[in-house]
Amino acid sequence: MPRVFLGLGSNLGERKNELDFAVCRLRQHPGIELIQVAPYLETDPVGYLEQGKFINTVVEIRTILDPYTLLWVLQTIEEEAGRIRTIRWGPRTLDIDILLYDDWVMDEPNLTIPHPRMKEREFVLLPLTEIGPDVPVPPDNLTIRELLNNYRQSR
Ligand code: A4P
Ligand code: MG
Repeated sequence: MPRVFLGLGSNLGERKNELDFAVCRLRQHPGIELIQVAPYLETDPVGYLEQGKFINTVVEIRTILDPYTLLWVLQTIEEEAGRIRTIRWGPRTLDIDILLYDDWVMDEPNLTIPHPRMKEREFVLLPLTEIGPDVPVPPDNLTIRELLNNYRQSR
């Protein structure tokens, strides 16, 4: 089964509960096997700065769902958590992104894999380093650890 990593974030409401809810829903889904959950991390907002701090984590799953079906399942979980889409990169009760889907590379209008901004985001790379430091990120297949080092050197 494909090995998939998801990025979870919340900066509205009971942030930790929102992430707990998402993890619980993923665990319950018949097409998803939950493998690992990284420690939760409080992070400063990136992109749109006039918003509260986030709690972020990353989870590893195995799934029989194809990427589009998985995206639909994740958006359903976001909606259950009461997410209302307002401004892009703005505050949200729950955001779930597909970071990696095995070694797949795809660039479609509504689905880009690997997630296009994951290499520049400490709030993704740090939790990923906890649960998958040696996972290669296509297309150039640098590992998560290497990407985090590159990110730190670029700052
Ligand atoms: N989409 C395309 N590729 C993907 C993918 N790999 N995974 C499309 C999930 N969705 C993907 O997403 C907009 C559209 O992206 C979806 O309809 C889907 O078809 P959205 O969740 O509605 O909107 P968004 O999250 O505001 O946009 P986006 O582009 O996902 O934002 P980012 O880049 O995820 O940034 N700061 C901290 N500290 N922590 C955070 O978690 N998150 C963001 C959101 C900004 N700043 C943050 C954090
Ligand atoms: Mg998103």
